[in-house]
Formats: sequence, structure tokens, C-alpha cells
Amino acid sequence: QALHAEIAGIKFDDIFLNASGVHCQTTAELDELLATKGTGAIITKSATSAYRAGNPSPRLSKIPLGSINSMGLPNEGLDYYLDYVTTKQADKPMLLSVAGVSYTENLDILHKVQDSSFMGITELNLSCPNVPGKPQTAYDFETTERLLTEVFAFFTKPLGVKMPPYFDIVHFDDMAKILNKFPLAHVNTINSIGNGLWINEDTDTVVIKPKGGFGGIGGALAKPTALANVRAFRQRLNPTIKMIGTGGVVNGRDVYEHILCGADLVSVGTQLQFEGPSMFARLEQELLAIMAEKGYTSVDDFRGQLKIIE
Ligand code: RRO
Repeated sequence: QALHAEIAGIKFDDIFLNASGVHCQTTAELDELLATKGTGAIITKSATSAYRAGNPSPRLSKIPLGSINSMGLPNEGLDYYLDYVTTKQADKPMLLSVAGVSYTENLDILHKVQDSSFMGITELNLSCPNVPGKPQTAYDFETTERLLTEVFAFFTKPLGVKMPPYFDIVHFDDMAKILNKFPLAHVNTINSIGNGLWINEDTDTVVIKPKGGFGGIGGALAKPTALANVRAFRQRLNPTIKMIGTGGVVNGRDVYEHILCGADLVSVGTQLQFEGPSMFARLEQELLAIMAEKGYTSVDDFRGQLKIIE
């Protein structure tokens, strides 16, 4: 199998999945992703304890070379997604993304997952940039360590974390040290680049309504930051912690570069949003063509093998 991966003993027959938040809020969307050629797994929209309508629209906009969003965590509530991942008959792993809007909500949610029959991988989203008045947990290093300490005192199922981009080498060092203290299944990096601003040239107006136009940036614009974060964490994390690379994937070359930086799985948000699920078969074809040209028969042949200038 050329595009295989394994996280927490769970085998993936393909390396692609949706980025949480895109095409995964409803069971109909999740069903469609499960049936899509090229996905090796699917992940749910980040769930809060109860249903949330999210921020007012427009809350997502295409911009040149990417997207800006301030969705505000619209989701159907934990029970809805927990029911889906525990009852759906699927031939691909289903990851459950969760995101409390407070410290204690994160603990409450994970207690509920722990007490459920779900045995798959849960991903704790520590990096939602769009809930007004709620800072991203993962930009507060002390709170992140305290939360993970409290979580791993009771949570025994496979758990990964979704991280925001970092922009300083000391932050890579310090956060990797924290993450290495815990038996994490995976680290997924990056979430959108928080609180960018896009202005419509014709009207001098912002393009999304929430937060005066500020929103998370995704798509091609995010690729250099995404690759840096995948690379930096792969160089620092225990080898037992697998990596999901997210950010800036538009074509097979982008996927190839995520793997060169150390990604085990690659997830796609902005491009999936605008191209739709048939994108996955295209990315797979493009990646396999690059691998064939280079004589690689498996992602194992080049994962993490980025060359630097000596
Ligand atoms: O729902 C959102 O506004 C959102 C979330 Br939870 C997230 O983690 N990342 C993002 O770009 N948007």
C-alpha cells in the first residue's frame, strides 16, 4: 500500500482526510466524505457540548490564494457526532473532533467521550481562533499543560491535538516540550492563521461580518507557515506521536511537501471547501505521479526526508 499510515494502532489505507470544519457538520456531508475515493479517514466538525448556531453570516469568504473564516464553531453538539462515529458502519477510520469553549467544557466533553463506546481517535481542538472573547487555548502554554495533565489523568483512549500556527522557534521548543510529556496519538498542525483581515477593493469593506472582519486564514497563503509547523514539530516530538499536516494544500506537490516535512496524514480544508470532495482523487493521482517520477513506492520512502543546505 503506497499511501498507508498508522496512528494509535489504527491503520489508514490512504493518507487524506478533510480538515475539521469543512464538509463535516452534518451526517450527510460525513457520509459523502466516507464514500469519496481518496479519503483514508474522515473527521467531524469540532463538537461542543451542545448545538451552536455559530457567528452571523457572511462568515466564510474566498480570497485570492485562500480563504478567511469566522464560523464561530457552528456544530450539532457532541451527542450528534458521538452517535455518528459509534453507529456508522464505515470502512475508514472516523476521527471525532471536539472543542470546548472553556477549560471545564473541554474536560466535560472528554469525560463523555471516555464514558462512551467510541474507540477511535479523538482530536482536541486547542486552536479555534473565532469565538469572541475566548483566546485560543494553545497560545496559553501554562493552561495547555494544565489541561492535558488533567485530561490524561482519566482519558485512556487515543487522543490527538489540533494546534494553531506558531511563529517563533522558542515557541516550537516550549510547546513540543509540553506535548512530549503526554501519550498523545498525534499532533495536527496547523489550524487557520488566526485573525487576518481581507478588504474588498471595490467597496473598502471587510468580507466577513463577525469580529469586524477578522478571521482565520487558510489555503495557499498558509502553506509556508503550515510546512514550518509540521517540520518544526516533527523534529521535536517523540517519534511515537504521529503527525497530521494541514494547511495550504491545493495540489499533489503540496501534499508531497507536507510528507517531506514529516506528515503521516494530510488534511485539506480551504481547497475542499471550494472544489468539493472529488478533489481527493485528484490529489491522490497527482501525488502518485510525483512519487512514480521519483521512484518512490511508499510514503515511507520520503516521509521527513526534507533536505537542508549544509
Ligand atoms: O468554527 C470556526 O470558526 C473555526 C474553528 Br472551531 C477552528 O478551529 N478553525 C477555524 O478556522 N474556524
